[in-house]
Amino acid sequence: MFLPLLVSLYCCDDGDIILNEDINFDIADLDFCNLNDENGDIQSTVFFNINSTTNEVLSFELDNSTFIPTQESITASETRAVETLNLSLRDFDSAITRDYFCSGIPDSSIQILSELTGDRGNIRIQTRNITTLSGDDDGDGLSNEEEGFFLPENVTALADGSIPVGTNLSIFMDTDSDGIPNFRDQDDDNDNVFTSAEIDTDNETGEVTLTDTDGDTIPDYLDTDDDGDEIPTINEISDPSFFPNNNIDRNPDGIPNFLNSEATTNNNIPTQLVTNTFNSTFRTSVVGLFVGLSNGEATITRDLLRFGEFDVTESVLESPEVPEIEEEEEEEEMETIP
Ligand SMILES: [Ca+2]
Ligand SMILES: [Ca+2]
Ligand SMILES: [Ca+2]
Ligand SMILES: [Ca+2]
Repeated sequence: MFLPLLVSLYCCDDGDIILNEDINFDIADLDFCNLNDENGDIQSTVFFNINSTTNEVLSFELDNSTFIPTQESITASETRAVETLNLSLRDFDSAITRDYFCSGIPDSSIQILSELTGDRGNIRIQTRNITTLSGDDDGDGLSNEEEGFFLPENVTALADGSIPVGTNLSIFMDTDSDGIPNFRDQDDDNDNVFTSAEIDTDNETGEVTLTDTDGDTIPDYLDTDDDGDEIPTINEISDPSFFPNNNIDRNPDGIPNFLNSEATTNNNIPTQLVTNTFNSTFRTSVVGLFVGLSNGEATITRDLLRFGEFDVTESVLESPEVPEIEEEEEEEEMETIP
């Protein structure tokens, strides 16, 4: 039997027949599965790219491994020798789905028509955070760039506009000093009103206006006293309603107290700060370097073989602590009760 996709071949000095075969995989079709044995113990991670037009599959396996797609690679280039990875290029007689690799037991009715296995080269697997200037990690309507995310000095953006592996994402502007940089903080001034509710976003155009209720040049989303009445917004917000439209403390004209400088009587003590959620997206890219695939008689070689890439978004949830000073105030207040 010979390979059906053979285009041409020629011999080289060491006697191998070198196949000049096309290897066509869509980079967006790379996928992976973590496999456990019947005891639930870690068995392996298999990466695969299925060409559903030709029923060809490129796959390899990491033994004793659980791949975490939201964990950035430690270095820019982690490579593994092909010989340790069960690398194969297979041609099947029928359509292959991800179940073939992920169910643990391959469908025995599916036949392999031809197979080449990796016998040289390296595979590089890289996972990196793909935060971009134009993204909106905290989903508040302001782009990461508008919230103080920038490319650090000496860092050059990659082709897709994202940052290289290892870029420290905690060094950026953090107006309320709660350890969460503004571009990932849903409440940038920790006043318990989400930034998305403190800016005015046009529903049709998406255009954002930075509201400044008290005209002190600090926009409401960064202002801890939005109406300038010297009572912090966090103490004018009804607890447990954190949103302006839910705020029960308001005057008869409907203006919530925290936006009304004439309403100064409320002094709500918050028992919690709004929970913060942001999205962090990671891209895993896999390439083969100087890879050889052989069936014992013939070999395909590629200096660069793109297996593909995929993105996984992790939703990160944080619960900031109520600042200590507020707790002390609460204790003092409790002590005054006879
Ligand atoms: Ca944002
Ligand atoms: Ca913050
Ligand atoms: Ca706020
Ligand atoms: Ca106020």
